[in-house]
Amino acid sequence: VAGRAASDRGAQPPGWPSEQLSNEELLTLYRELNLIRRFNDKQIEIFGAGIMPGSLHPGLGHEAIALGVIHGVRRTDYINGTHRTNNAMMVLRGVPLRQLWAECLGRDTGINRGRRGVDLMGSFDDSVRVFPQNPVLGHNAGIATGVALALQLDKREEVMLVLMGEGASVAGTVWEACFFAGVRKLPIVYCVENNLVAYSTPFEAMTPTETVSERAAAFGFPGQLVDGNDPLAVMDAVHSAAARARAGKGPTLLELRTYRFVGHFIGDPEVYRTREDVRRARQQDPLVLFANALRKRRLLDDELIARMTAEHDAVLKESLDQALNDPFPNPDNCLPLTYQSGVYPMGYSS
Ligand SMILES: Cc1ncc(C[n+]2csc(CCOP(=O)(O)OP(=O)(O)O)c2C)c(N)n1
Ligand SMILES: [Mg+2]
Repeated sequence: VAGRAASDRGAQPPGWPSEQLSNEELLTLYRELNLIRRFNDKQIEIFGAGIMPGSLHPGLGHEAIALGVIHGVRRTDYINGTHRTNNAMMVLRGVPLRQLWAECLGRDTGINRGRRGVDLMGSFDDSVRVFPQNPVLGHNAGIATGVALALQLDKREEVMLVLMGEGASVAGTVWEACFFAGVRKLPIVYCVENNLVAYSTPFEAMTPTETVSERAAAFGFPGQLVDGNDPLAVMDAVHSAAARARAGKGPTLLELRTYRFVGHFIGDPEVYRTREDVRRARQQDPLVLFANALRKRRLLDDELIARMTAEHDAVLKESLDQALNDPFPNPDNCLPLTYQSGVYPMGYSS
């Protein structure tokens, strides 16, 4: 599938800056954007049908962020995403879909042996490097800053990229982490997925400034407001910030503006916004905007989109059907697999 191709590109992302991308690369990016949208759609569908346990905080609307981040950093860089983007980023890093579905369904064949499920998707496996999110809002930033410190102390060339919502970004932990990272010039990129609402709290009720990115001035590193509905804009901004971090110049704060198209979680009655708000936001749907840009270049038409979508749906259905036949974990393995000694992520050992 398209996600596979993306993960096999090696250490360096393709042509930089985005104006240098070939037609073929642009089309691959669209293919991937389409795949993760259909993956998000399918998650909502099976959750609604009662097939997927737990809760679901869909990433619908955040796909350009996931795509731009994955292609803005190197394949070897570390990422810590959110409940909105981690699932899609796992797809884009080429984790087999069957393994992802099995995790979503709580099966023993899942990427985390079915223990984390859909909402805490991610992996400490060194071949993936998309860490699961910590459900305590803001704490990803603290943990990721510790990872960046380890990378710096060990003189490693990878960088750390951490994502959080704009709601999470006002937590005290984030400020402490940013001050420390600013002083030490740590190799980290802080990305805020600003979808203008934190559950039911609007952005303007939470912060007295117009942007999140202007806070960076307090930490002594650059901040940038980026169109989070444009995968190429995200990719370019992330690439520059990662290059800066890799060169030892320290962190960057990127504010990626977008909108979520469905409730905070599936089942949210959404009394805090109107249908009209969502309809207006959907005019900036990243999938549609990117398709239109490629149509203008005569790279894409309705027929190709329909064919691609049908292919993705078939692949998603096949892998889901396989995962549905996979076994549930054996309760006897519950404790041994929860506590494992002597094994740490990132190649460290006790
Ligand atoms: C410390 C903490 N407080 C509250 C929650 C419950 N909670 C989970 S997601 C969420 C809203 C997060 O908003 P934002 O950070 O903007 O991310 P978004 O869901 O909008 O992508 C809340 C309040 C939590 N997980 N952790
Ligand atoms: Mg938000």
